[in-house]
This record gives sequence, C-alpha cells and structure tokens, in this order.
Amino acid sequence: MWDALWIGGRLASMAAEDPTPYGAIEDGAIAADGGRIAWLGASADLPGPPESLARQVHRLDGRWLTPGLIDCHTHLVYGGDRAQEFEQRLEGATYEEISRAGGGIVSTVRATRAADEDTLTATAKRRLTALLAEGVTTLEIKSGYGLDLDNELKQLRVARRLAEILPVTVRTTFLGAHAVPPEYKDRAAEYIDAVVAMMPEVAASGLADAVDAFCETIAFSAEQTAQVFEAARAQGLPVKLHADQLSDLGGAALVAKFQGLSADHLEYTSEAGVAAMAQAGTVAVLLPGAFYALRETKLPPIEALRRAKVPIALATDSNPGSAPVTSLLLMVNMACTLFRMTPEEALLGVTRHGARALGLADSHGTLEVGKVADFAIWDIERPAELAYRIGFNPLAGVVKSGAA
Ligand code: DI6
Ligand code: FE
Repeated sequence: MWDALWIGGRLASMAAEDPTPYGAIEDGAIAADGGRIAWLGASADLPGPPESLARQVHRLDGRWLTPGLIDCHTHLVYGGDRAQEFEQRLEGATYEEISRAGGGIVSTVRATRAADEDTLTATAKRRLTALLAEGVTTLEIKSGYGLDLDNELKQLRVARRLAEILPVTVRTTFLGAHAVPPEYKDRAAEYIDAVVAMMPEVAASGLADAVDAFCETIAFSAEQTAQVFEAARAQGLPVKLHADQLSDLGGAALVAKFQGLSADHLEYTSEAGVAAMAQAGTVAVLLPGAFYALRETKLPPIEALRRAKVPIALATDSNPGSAPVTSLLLMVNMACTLFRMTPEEALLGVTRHGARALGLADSHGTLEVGKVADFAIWDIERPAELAYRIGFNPLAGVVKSGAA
C-alpha cells in the first residue's frame, strides 16, 4: 500500500527524457510513499483499483499537477525595507549612486544587524508565506546583510528556522562578499580577507550549503571573488555568483572555472562566458524581477544560452533593493514577456533547472519515481496559463513530501 495516490489529473512531469511538451501525462496518476514518488503514469496503467493501492486517494478532477516550484535565488531574510530609495530613484537617483552614497545594500545591513532573530523570522515568514501561496516548495536563502560573522550566521540560522515553521525546503547560501560593510569603507581588500577568515567557521557551523559573492564594479573584483571561491573550495562548499549584472567583469566564466552551481543575473555576460558555463555545467539563473525593477534594457544572452544548451533557471531574487518581489509566477510571466522565453522554458526554470541550480537535481524539480513528492496542483486548462496570467493565482493545493 502506498501512503497516498492522486488520480484523474494531468501531470506535467518536466522530466528530461520525456519529449512531449512539459512531459505531460493526460489522465495521469501519481503515488507517494515515505515522502517520495512511488509511481506515476497513465491512470489506465495503475496496477489495480485506486482504493486497493493507497491508504489515501485524492481526486484531481482534471486539474494539472506540476513539481513544487523552486525559487533558487532569494535574499529573503533582512531587516527594514528600502521604499524610500524607491522614491529617490523615481526622483532621478540611480541604484549605483544610492549605493555609493552609503545607501543601498549597506542601509539594509544596518537594519539587519539591529534586528533580532525573532523579528527577522517574523518579517521573512510573511514574505515566504506569499511565495508558498503560489506553489513554492523549495527555495534558496542567502545571507549577505550581516557582513560580519555573527550577523551572517544569524541570517543563516533564521533561514534554516523558516523550514521548521513552514512546509518548505530551504537551501542556505553564505554571501559574506555581498558589499563592503561600513567599518571597512574603502578597504574592500581587507574585508575580503575577513570573509576568507570567516569561511572555516561558516563551514563548521553547518549553516551554509553554498557560497555566493557579488562580482561587480560597485562590489568585488574578479580577483577578490576568486579569493572567496578558493576559501569555499578549501571547505568543500560549492559556489555560485552574482555575475555580470551591471557590467561584464567576466563573472560567468569565473564561476564556471570553479565548477559553480550557477551564474546569476548575466545581463552583461559575453559569448565566452556562456561557453565556459556550458562546459562546466553551470546553470544560468535569470532574475527578471531585478531586470524590471532596475529598468535594465540589456537582455541576458538568451539565444546564446539556448544554443549552448545551458540550463536556464528563474528566480525572484527577493531582496529589499533591486527586487522587492514575492511572486515566482510573476517571474515566469516576465521571463516570457521581457526575455521572450517560452512558457515551457519558463516552467522548467522554476522546476527542473531550479533544482539543478541548487544541487538538488537528483531529488527535486521533476515528477519521477524516487524523487521527493513535492507537488503543486493548479486550476488551469494548460500549463501555459502559469506564464500567461499576471497577478492571478490558480494554485489549488500543495503537497510537501507526500503530505497534502
Ligand atoms: N544583486 C542584487 O540584485 C541584489 N544583490 C546583488 O548582489 C541587490 C541587493 C540589494 O540591493 O539589497
Ligand atoms: Fe541577488
């Protein structure tokens, strides 16, 4: 007997081997046992009457069932907000100008340092609840607003705690090299030494699954980023990178050289960067919410990524500065509208490829036997509706580790 069985629905498996669009199975059934997918296929192929096969039988009544959605790049845990800078930008200031004048990321650092863990948990929980309401079952959360060991660990602890209070899988990323903190103003090189010195303790804490950095003219150089990556490698931690968002510092090629999980943003990535990613198997994570909020006009190299068969994931980049976003479905829409991705590519970006960007390709992101039974159930007629609508939530239910 399986724990649970869903019948009479349409499945979008998103599985790689399946050549049908979305890996679709019309009139499908899917079973969960011990939190994993135990069986899926056409209802007609079920090995017996449903009630004889599972302790619980759920009827989907023609609804679509997809893998639970994956948001593989967020900065969900932070203090305060930056609505005031939003106003400043509307009065003509640029993101870079605000950042150089001591606002931007550094102002969120002040607010995050001042906040205790309960406050950070409560504010992040509200944002996370909004994401979960659209079918997200796994997300990544970065530190990067603490910028000293204690405050970075505080953010990572809060990120992990969120997975204890809500039905979600959280992967955490240490982003100590996000910005130069005020006490190191104009001493970026020394701050990088401090980040390198934090690495063994971050690793020993067990609170980080990966390491990220912001490689940019307003943040850290490629050389400084490489120092952080060397330190991560010494601790056996995989890396990823905020790469080529505002200018081309060769970030994509750099993270590929370190066999990185993902290179994120990529608006200014060159053909050489794309080729390096393809060779290393590094996932491209596109962040249309930041592109939109910063009114960027330079498109990421979608066609080159396609040609090189680099998997493309999508995420919210949820953060108080460049992407105050808590809707992954809106990112799916924007990837189509702004980046001209197809609805199928966009859905792959928040399922299979999102899982791969988190190093979870073997356990998450598709409907396949043996994978974790994380599902989103949708009141839609076809999967393209998930990309087509703007500001409408057709979620009908979520299954997390086999539990409805
Ligand atoms: N790139 C981004 O888009 C965010 N961080 C980064 O490195 C912005 C974070 C912020 O403005 O607070
Ligand atoms: Fe980011």
